[in-house]
Amino acid sequence: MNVKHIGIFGRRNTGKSSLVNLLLGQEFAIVSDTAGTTTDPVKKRMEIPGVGPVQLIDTAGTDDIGEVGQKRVGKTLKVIDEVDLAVLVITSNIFGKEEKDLLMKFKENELPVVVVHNKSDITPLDCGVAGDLNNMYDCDVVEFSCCMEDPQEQRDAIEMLMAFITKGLLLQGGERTIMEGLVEPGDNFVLVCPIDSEAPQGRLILPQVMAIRDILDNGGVASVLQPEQLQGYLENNLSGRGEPASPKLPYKEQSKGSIKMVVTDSQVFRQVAAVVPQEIPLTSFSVLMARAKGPFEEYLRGAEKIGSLKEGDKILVLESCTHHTSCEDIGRVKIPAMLQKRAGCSLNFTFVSGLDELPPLGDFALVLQCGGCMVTRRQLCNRIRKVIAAGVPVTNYGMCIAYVTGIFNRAVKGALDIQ
Ligand SMILES: Nc1nc2c(ncn2[C@@H]2O[C@H](COP(=O)(O)OP(=O)(O)OP(=O)(O)O)[C@@H](O)[C@H]2O)c(=O)[nH]1
Ligand SMILES: [Mg+2]
Repeated sequence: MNVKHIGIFGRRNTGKSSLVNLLLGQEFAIVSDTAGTTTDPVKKRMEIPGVGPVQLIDTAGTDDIGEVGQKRVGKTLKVIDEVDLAVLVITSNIFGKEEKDLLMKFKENELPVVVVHNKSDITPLDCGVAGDLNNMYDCDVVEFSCCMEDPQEQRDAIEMLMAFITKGLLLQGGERTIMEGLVEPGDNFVLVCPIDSEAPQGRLILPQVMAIRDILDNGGVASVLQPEQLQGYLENNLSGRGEPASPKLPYKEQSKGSIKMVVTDSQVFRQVAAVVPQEIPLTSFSVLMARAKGPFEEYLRGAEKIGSLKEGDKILVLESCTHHTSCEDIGRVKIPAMLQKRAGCSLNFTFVSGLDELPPLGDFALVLQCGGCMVTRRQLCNRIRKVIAAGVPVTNYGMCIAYVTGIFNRAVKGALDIQ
């Protein structure tokens, strides 16, 4: 998912919701002078020219008090793990513990930060405060007011703020694409896409579409075919004369400019591996997705743990979305069955859906993360960082399936070979 998330944080009553409404250009969030008006995080999509669609998240003030107030603060703090950029709203040059704590948390997540000094119509921004923030926390500070009298002045101010937000979002780099760094102009990638009963009606699945687009974007050529067409294709393209490829010739010589890599659906990996010469890098869409989406090196290490699982080991399965029944089936049924069969014993599975709180990680032998198609790379990595910090091996569905079905070594080697 490529939608960037922007969180609006700060104390109560600083004008966070007013700011959200101005950025959206509509009265979306509730605004009032009663502190604590916003209770749960409120999300709304908008388009930023040059960035694309973004998700704005208005939050409850972090200085809320009382039992319920603390619950609200808890929810706000969770939003920090979801966002790609933080806007911190302050007023009256107040920069105390509240703000410092927030900035520390932003820093832990390596978030770009824009500080908005709001209500500057009442109290203008103090240069000293702006300078300190700038130097100590390396963030942009914008003097702002949501209540400017001159509409043109207000529009200009919003535009300037948008420019800072855009800069922050673009500087940090985007999501990695599925073929990130693999395609050079003219390269031919063979994509094996079985059209069987499991294929959706009338279309390709997302990783296949993403790969084709990415190859084309980078000037490469995508040859898309079905497993049974592969042998004929290789014979024609490796020798150039319709003859079978000679196993004696090094791959580079016999296939100069012909095939850079074969990428296949995992289900037919074995069948495909049997006809693709060892010299040609071969991998699967799910391994490429794992490489694009998560901490690939950790996933590689984590997958090795599958080989030593024993009776009663606890496995935590993280499903990052709550509504994909096909993912649910893979994570809740297929993978547990595969792992228990591979280990030859019964294992203990715990499931967490969405971006819910993680249980204490200490007693888990392994964590399995889903493909993460509905969350950003940052959201996924923020979550997995906690697992890594707890010293628990982690891998993802695609890598796990590759390991259990015995295709791991070649599929991983294929992905690493041409980096
Ligand atoms: N004078 C002035 N008033 C503002 C400005 N921005 C917001 N306000 C007012 O400040 C009050 C609080 O605004 P909200 O946008 O609800 O503040 P909030 O940070 O979302 O507050 P909570 O949801 O309670 O955390 C409202 O009465 C706004 O009209 C500003 O720039 N100048
Ligand atoms: Mg509010």
